Amino acid sequence: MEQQRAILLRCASGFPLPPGVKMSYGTAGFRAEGMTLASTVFRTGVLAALRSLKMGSAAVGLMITASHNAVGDNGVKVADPSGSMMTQLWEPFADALAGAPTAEDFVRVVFEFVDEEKIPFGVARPSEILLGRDTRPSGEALLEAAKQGIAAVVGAVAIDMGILTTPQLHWMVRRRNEGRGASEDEYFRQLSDSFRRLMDLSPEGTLRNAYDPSVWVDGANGVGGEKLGELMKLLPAGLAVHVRNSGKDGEGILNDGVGADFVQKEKAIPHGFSTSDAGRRCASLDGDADRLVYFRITGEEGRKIDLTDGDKILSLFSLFIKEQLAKLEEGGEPAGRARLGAVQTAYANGASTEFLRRMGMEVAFTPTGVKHLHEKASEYDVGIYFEANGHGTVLFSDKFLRELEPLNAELATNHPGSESQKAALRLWEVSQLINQAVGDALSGFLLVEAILRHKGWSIEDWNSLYQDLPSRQLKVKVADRSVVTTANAETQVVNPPGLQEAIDAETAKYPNGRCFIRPSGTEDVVRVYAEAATQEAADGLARAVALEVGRSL
Ligand code: NG1
Ligand code: ZN
Repeated sequence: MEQQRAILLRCASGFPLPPGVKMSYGTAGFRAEGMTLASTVFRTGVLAALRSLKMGSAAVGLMITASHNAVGDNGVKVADPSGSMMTQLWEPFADALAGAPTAEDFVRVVFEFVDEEKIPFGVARPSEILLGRDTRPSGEALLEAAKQGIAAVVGAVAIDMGILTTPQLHWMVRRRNEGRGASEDEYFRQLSDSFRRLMDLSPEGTLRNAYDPSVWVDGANGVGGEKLGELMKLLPAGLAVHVRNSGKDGEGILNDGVGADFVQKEKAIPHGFSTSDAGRRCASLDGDADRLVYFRITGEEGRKIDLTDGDKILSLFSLFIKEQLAKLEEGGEPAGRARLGAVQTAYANGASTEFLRRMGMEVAFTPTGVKHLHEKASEYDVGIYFEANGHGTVLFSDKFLRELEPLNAELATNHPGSESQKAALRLWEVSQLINQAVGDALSGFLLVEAILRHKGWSIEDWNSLYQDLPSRQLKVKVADRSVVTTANAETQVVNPPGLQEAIDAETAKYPNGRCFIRPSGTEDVVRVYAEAATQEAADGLARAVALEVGRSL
């Protein structure tokens, strides 16, 4: 123990906390300007090693990325052994570690927590921390800081998995703990094999055949475009993917006028696309490829794109899965009675929630941040969650997958099988394709393509499932966003007092108005979201509330 204390103190002294830095483990771990993060990343390396020791030396992950943020920012987050985000119970500890002013304070915080959590610390028990980073220039130096943090914990071993998308790293952590192959090759093979089998299960001679096998993808000049390029080599000929903004050869700046966040929030054409792409089915990834949105350039004057966002992806997945479950039920299979649920946040377009409910889906709401949605979705047999910004996935319970397995075995020996057997096989392949650890733009993209092809749909067919209510999002820069606190899945402001009443008064002026504000967990801003009957009204409501926020902070 004394030796461990000495190593930790020596190593931590090499990573002093820059003055004035205040870190908080927000919706997506720690995020800040890349150059200020070395101390935080070193300390998160220690945190990840402790997490592994606490979890019986299971592998955990540490990812260095700032997702859709500007290229100068960076960030770090920890993945639990299941591949999902680190338990929220440890977040206050993460904050205390990151905030300790000196190396001595840091070591004291570590030992207090180790005592409290009864972590087998200072024992040479090998535990693995898988490391990944995106393509940001500050990533390499920060990776080194993470390695040193891990090396400061006796028994902890860092395994550098290289430049990865965030979901790839989460997938690898999960697989490693399942005792299965966790390499990047295996990731690509699993996605491409299940996609191919899903395509083979498309009904022959569909009623409608408006599916165009060509799709254009904006890679946000980040890691996703490059990985999609590698994945494409394994994809069947039935899908033609054209990658733009792949970030190679200094083609453009990460997330600058490109990527899923830009397309979704600005509803604008990303760089690298133009009106000559009008009508094409286009998709956009974010900087670390855990978000996916689709869009279509309309070519109409003034109306730049038709956005097909995370809510529409959720609706498409829900529709397909519900149809397959219905086939199982018709075939008398108990799996057909699975509890199916959709999970959204307050940012979900009101029209999507109405559509899902009309379809007979159970819809639940959680605060922003995928950790909340993921946790809620895991309560269902089949839980589908998406944020409007395109982060989401489909979770299958072990119980449900066990019910499907015998049907698959039967089908394998009894080809071609009944409708319900085919439905079982489709659902099985979806569970293999779609990332079970975290939202994954690459696996989500392949599932969208497989479903559109199955249904013979164009992007317009998909988009016309329902009509979005006009909405507007704004950011208000504030001195201290932590002054704002909210309740009821972030739909009501608690602090500062009086602000909710002001928002209510503004909202009441607009037919079908809905508006809420919350502090961002990843940027120094308060976000304003407004929905109303017309675009002008949504814009007006958002602007009026943004002024109220500015006034009261
Ligand atoms: P913040 O900055 O807390 O709003 C944003 C997204 C979240 C989530 C995180 C993590 C919006 C409005 N918010 O969080 O949904 O994706 O980033 O990347 O899109
Ligand atoms: Zn992201």
